[in-house]
Amino acid sequence: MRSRSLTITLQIVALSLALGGLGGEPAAAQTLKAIKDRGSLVCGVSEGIAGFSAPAQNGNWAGFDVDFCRALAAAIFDDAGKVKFVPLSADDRFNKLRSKEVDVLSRNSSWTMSRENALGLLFAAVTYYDGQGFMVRQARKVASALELGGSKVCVQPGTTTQLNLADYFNANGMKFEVVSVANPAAALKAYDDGGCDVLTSDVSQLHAQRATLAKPNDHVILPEVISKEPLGPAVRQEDPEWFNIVKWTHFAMLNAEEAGVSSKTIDQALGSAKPDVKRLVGTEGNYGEQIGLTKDWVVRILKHVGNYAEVYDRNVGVETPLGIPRGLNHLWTMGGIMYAPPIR
Ligand SMILES: N[C@@H](CCC(=O)N[C@@H](CS)C(=O)NCC(=O)O)C(=O)O
Repeated sequence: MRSRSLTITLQIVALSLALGGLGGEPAAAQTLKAIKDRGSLVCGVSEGIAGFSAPAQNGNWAGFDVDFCRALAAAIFDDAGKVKFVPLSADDRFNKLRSKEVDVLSRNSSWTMSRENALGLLFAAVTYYDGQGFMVRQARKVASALELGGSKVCVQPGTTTQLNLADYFNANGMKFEVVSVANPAAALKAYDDGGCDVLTSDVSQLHAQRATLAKPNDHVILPEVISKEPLGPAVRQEDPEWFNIVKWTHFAMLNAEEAGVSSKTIDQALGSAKPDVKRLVGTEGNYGEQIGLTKDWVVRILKHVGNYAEVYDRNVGVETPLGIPRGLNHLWTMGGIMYAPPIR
């Protein structure tokens, strides 16, 4: 009897060592713990794309991708300000995530198979469905990308943009010259100076770049969209708990929009008798606790940042200088393809 209970005890010890490693703390939980210990989230963003991630006049980072990290900080700390933003170039963004210089990359990055599998990363969600397009001067009187043969095209290395560009021009038997630029500002300067006559990028970024030009209406974004660019936040593969937090933060913001709960209606929602609203705001169930946060995690996100529509509308929507209609990024109930699994 005695030796049997000793065997069981040893088995339990062996199992917990295998699961937890010698340090006791499971490797999986370390990103959230590190963020809490340091008192802030470290978020990789772009070097400056208006509406998505760029320093505002007051010096604070602002934009759609920035707000996603602010939502994570709100969920964790009940304070959307506890984020350090690290601007990363297209070329070194994934290395900086891999080497743990940032906790999450929230930077107009396309989800592709090789970025997950060859680089050991995971995309947590698609926060913005995009595609690659072209921008030219109105004065060129070009109506279609198929008329761009012989152009000098500005493009940034380390992007899906560079690869799609070659595929598209080659497939259509058109010659082109690549003008390699280091960042969006350099692209705009080269385009302005005539170093290149075509800008190509995710259509969302073309809108951002056009809004930055002296006379936005002198430039047209051509109708062709030549690729799928599902943009979203990426994390390292080793930490499923953190992956879950990032993924469900996006889903919570979408589910809030779908349920009609926003920063403006959150106080009423706390008194709601509707089951889906109760689960969302934590008056029923312990959904936040299941992902290592608190029951009121969505209340925190909504109060400090807002739901998906609020973030979209204030940063890139039709009322902003970018003026991008929701399109594919509308909820599935509104003609788009944004669809979040339910909280239940
Ligand atoms: N979504 C594409 C393109 C992303 C990208 O980095 N595009 C450039 C072209 S404008 C950019 O945003 N650069 C911003 C920067 O370097 O800070 C990808 O993931 O490769």
